[in-house]
Amino acid sequence: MQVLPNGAKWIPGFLTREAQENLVETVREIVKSAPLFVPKMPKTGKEMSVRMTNCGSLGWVTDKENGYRYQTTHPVNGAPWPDIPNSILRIWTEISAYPHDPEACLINFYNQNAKMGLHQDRDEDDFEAPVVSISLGDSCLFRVGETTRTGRTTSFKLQSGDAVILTGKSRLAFHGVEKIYPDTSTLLKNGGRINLTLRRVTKPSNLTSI
Ligand code: MD3
Ligand code: FE
Repeated sequence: MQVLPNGAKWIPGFLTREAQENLVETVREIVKSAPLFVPKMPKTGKEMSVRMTNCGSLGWVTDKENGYRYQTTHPVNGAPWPDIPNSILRIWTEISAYPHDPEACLINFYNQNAKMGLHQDRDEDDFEAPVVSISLGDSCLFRVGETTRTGRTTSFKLQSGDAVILTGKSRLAFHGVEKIYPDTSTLLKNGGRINLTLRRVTKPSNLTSI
């Protein structure tokens, strides 16, 4: 485990190859009932290059009219998101050290040309809970900054099977995916990168934690 600036924790090789293969199969099952959709930027409606879907009680979506938000249903087919599979919940329990289940598992798919600009994750009500990220497939160059857009940034390469846990100050650090390194993994038949981002969205009620 390596500690990055602002306290983010990086676990290179967290998942074995076999666990990665099983997780890809699990993601394929989720995508069958919740197909990837094309996220659009708020106000401009410009398409993002990443394709997305979710599982969990709340899924992260974005479109021109209503912007970034969490909702209980798929933006295209209107169906409730599939549950977060137990194998994914176990990853959260093992590495988050947080006593409540995640509500959202955002699944991002990057083709070889996709990227994600520098941003903060601030659409959640609960910033106390960590964010857990799992990378599968091609490697990427990931950039992490500070809690202001103009802060210094550090870039590092995330590989298939790596986990990152964002706690403390890193929870609100600016971050983005600068580029995908094509053909750096044999995990996905047609290449590209999958990232799973597990998040708590709502503040847990005290009544459920006693
Ligand atoms: C912050 N996804 O969906 S996961 C997102 O690879 C998003 O698809 C990225 O940012 C992706 O909002 C990254 C979250 C993550 C990972 C490592 C970080 C955020 C980080 C390290 C420091 C600060
Ligand atoms: Fe993010």
